[in-house]
Order: sequence, then C-alpha cells, then structure tokens
Amino acid sequence: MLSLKEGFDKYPKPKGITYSYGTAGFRYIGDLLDSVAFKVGIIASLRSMSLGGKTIGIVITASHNPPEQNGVKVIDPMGEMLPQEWEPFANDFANSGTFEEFQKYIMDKLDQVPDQRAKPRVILARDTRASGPRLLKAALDGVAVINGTATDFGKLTTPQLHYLTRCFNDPAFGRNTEEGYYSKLITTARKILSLYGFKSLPEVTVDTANGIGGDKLRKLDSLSDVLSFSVINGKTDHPDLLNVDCGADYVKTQQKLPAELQKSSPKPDQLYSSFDGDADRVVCYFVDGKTDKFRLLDGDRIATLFASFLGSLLKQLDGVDITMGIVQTAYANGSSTKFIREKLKLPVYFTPTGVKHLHHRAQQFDVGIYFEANGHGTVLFSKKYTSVLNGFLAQATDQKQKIAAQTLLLLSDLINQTVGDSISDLVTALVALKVMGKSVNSWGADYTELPNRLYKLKVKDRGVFTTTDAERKLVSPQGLQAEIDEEVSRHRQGRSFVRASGSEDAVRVYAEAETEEECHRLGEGVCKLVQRFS
Ligand code: G16
Repeated sequence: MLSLKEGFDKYPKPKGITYSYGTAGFRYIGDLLDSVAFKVGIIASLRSMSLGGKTIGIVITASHNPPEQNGVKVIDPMGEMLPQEWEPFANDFANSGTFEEFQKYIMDKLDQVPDQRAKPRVILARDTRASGPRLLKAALDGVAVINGTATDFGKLTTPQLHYLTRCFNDPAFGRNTEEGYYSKLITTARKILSLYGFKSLPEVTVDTANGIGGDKLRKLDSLSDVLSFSVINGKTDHPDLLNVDCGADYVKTQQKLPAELQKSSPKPDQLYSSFDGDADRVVCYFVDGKTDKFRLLDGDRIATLFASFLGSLLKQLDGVDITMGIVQTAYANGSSTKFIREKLKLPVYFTPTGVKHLHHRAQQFDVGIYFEANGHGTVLFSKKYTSVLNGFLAQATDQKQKIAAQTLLLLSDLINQTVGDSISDLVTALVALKVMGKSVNSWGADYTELPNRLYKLKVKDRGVFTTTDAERKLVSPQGLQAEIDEEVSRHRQGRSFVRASGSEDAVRVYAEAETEEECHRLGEGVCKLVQRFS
C-alpha cells in the first residue's frame, strides 16, 4: 500500500495548471488529470469519513466533451452532487503543489471528522474514454492512502453510478447492482403500462454518441419485454468516436440530425433520440412528414411533456394538495416558459446553469421538474407527495382516480430522482406519450420555439465574465451588458446573454429572436462585442 508521501510523489501536479471544481466536477485534458484523480480519491474518502462512513461515488467522465478530455466528479450519499461548501476545499486541495500543503489539507479535514474510526467507503465507475483506466487507478490509490474500501463498478453511465451510490446508503431506493437498476426500471414501466392495458412501448432508435449509453441500452433491451431500443452510434469500443458528429450536444447545438441519420433516411413522424457521452442528457426529435423538416424536442420540451402528464394526473385527484414547479435556466426557449406559465398555469423559476443549482431549487416543491434545454434534467418528488398519494389511494373508490394515483406513485420510481438520466427520462417520455395517446407531432405542436442560436467563443480569460440574475446579465466586463442590451433592443422578441462555461475553457453566447434572420443578426452582433476580449 502507498503511503501519503509515496502517493503524492507518484501523482505530481503538472505545473502551470489551475484546476477548478465546476458544475460537473473537475474537467481537463485526460492526460493531465492523474494528480486530480488521485486527490479526488482522497476527497471522496474524507467526505465519506465526515459522514460516518457513508458510501460516496466517484465517476470518471467528461460527458459531452471531446474524447481527449476527461473529468472526475464526486457523488454524495443520496446520489446528489458534492455540496457547494466542499468545493473551495476540493479546489485548494487539487491545486496543492507541495507535500506539506497537501498533507495539511488532509490533516485539517481529518480533524473535523466527528468519528475518527469511521471507515471510508467509495464506489467508482467510468465512461469509455481511453484515459479512463489510468485515472481510475489513480483514484483507487487515493482511496487506498486514506485506508478506505473501494469498489470498482467498471463502465457505467453517470446516472447509474448516482443510482448505485443512493442504493448503498438508502436500500429502499433499489438493489445496489447494475441489474438492480434495470430491474427497477423494467418492473415500474411494466406496472404503469399494465394499468392502462398496454403490454409494451414502441421501439425507439437511439443515437448513444458512441458512448457507454449504447452498451447499457442494448443490455436493457435484452432484459426487457416492455422496452425496445435500436442503437445507432453505439461503437462503445471506439472511444475516439465519442460525441463526434453525434449525441445530444451535437443535435441540440447544431439543430440537426446526427450525421449517421442524415445519411440514411429517417422515417417521417417517428420519434428518435440522442444521449450524450455518459448518458445523463437526452434530446428527442423527428422529421415532420408534411414539411420534411427536422424538429427538435429538447430539454424544454421534455419538461413541458412531464409537466402536462403529471399535471393531468394530479388534476384527476380531487382535494389533493401537491405543489408543482418547473425550474429552467436562461437557455430555456422563451416560448417554453410562456407555455408553462400561460397554458399549463404553473410557476417557473430560473437558476444559473449547472444541475446542482436546478436540483436544489426543485427540491422546494412536492413535484419539482427541472430541465436544462440541453436535455439534462429530472423530476424530484417530496416525502409529502408519497404520503398524500398513499393516503388518497387508501380511500379512493373511483377506478379512474385510483389508476391516476397509482401512476403518480409509480412515476416517482420510474424517474431517476438522483440526477438527469437519459435512459429513465426517455422511458418516462415514452410512457407519457403512450398513456396520453399523444403523437410526436402533437408534442412538437405544444408551442412554437423562437429561433435561437448558441455560440462558443474562445477568450483570453473567461474568468472576467461574471454574471448576476441567474446568469442572464453580465456584471463584468464593465459596460458590456449595456452594449448587449442595446443590440437586443434592435430585434423583435430579442433576448441574448453571455456567460463563461463551467465545463470548458470558453464563453457561451445565446441569442433568441422572432425570426431566423433576426436571431442570426443578434447572435453575430453580440459575438462581435465579446470577440474584443479574445
Ligand atoms: C455539465 C453540467 C450541466 C451543464 C453543462 C454545460 O453537463 O452538468 O449542468 O449544462 O455541463 O455547462 P457549461 O455551459 O457551464 O459548460 P455535462 O453533460 O457535461 O455533465
């Protein structure tokens, strides 16, 4: 076993790099992350000890980022993100360059541990990237130097490791095996469908970004009699192809079909779906048979579908007091927000980008639906939700109401409440469409999106771009927001904002306006303003 000093010397921090724990953990070029992975093994162990030996997860992935990138993220016991108050420690520790500094950070944290005998427990998984096995070894060494117990779950989707972490700490959530994950999903989907006399869901073709989602979806398909998937871009054993011309991020940002589907002729008016590299984001789409046009059903659409579905079931239960709210970010299309407020008559709240922010806000409702437009999101259900519905069910005599209450209860098992999960979100969307008897065309007709564009710009220092008002307004560079406002005012229904990415070294520019042409002009205009900082 390595001593602290041997571990520190084995994984030296490269010079000239400052690592930062962002919205999705540490992300960097995979070949420069060894010292970080080692230290994250230690962070997770210390976090476990501070919670009396609860199981903590480590996932090694850079999600939607290119193949040469990688990342390391810590998962808290209930499947949630590392709490924000641990982030400054994670940053300082990851950037510690001398052994004295490194050791002091560990000792200081250990001093705060309530029970010094608590044994750290960590579970790990990774995506398909070439740098994964090396970083895994470094993280395992990190756990070992703190004398922790580590269990390697091999290759999993990020949401599967969130699920497992929760199961280890809360056995009522499900069985703590990969099979347990599939079995919970299949059993629950089957139960919901049978309430309505359905036997199965229609087969869907899914682009899995040549990532781990491909393997897992094929496994789910083979185990299930109710779910059926056909996988494209499923070359899990070709990490160099990960997210290349395919996947949820490509489809959402390019607003077009994945390259492989562009070549073949997709069937008109049929639902297709794309996951990202670690299967925590999902978008759906179809080609309109009448116009031959590509129609995207992104995270905003999934949120409105879930809200319509859950809302219509709740409406059937007289006298049930359940609060429901939707959480979005600045990227949500203005038309989706309008649809939720005016048609669904539900409250909408905004947070900065980053699942941790949305998740936290959604916890304040009995049913908290949160989605980023990029397809990352889920639904959270409160304890009150379950007890109120169980109470209702115990007294209900009306068959329709009973079915609605049972469906609502089962949905809280179908949806992976720990984090956005491509697989469970897709299955939930399919269930919602089937039960509501809604076609993809009708889903796409709920509202008409305002034309929108997203740009990624390289600047000298993205750190100078600071924001307020849920990232909708810049505080610095000074004066830039006023210039953006001026540009926006020249376009009908114009809206634009600029923010520094938390997962890439870039600044993002979003533009939305009444027509394609105006949106294009607005976007280009704002990009020009930002490019002065490159
Ligand atoms: C991560 C975060 C998401 C965020 C995305 C892009 O996603 O988990 O919440 O929307 O990065 O963030 P940014 O615009 O700050 O780079 P993923 O799918 O990469 O884990």
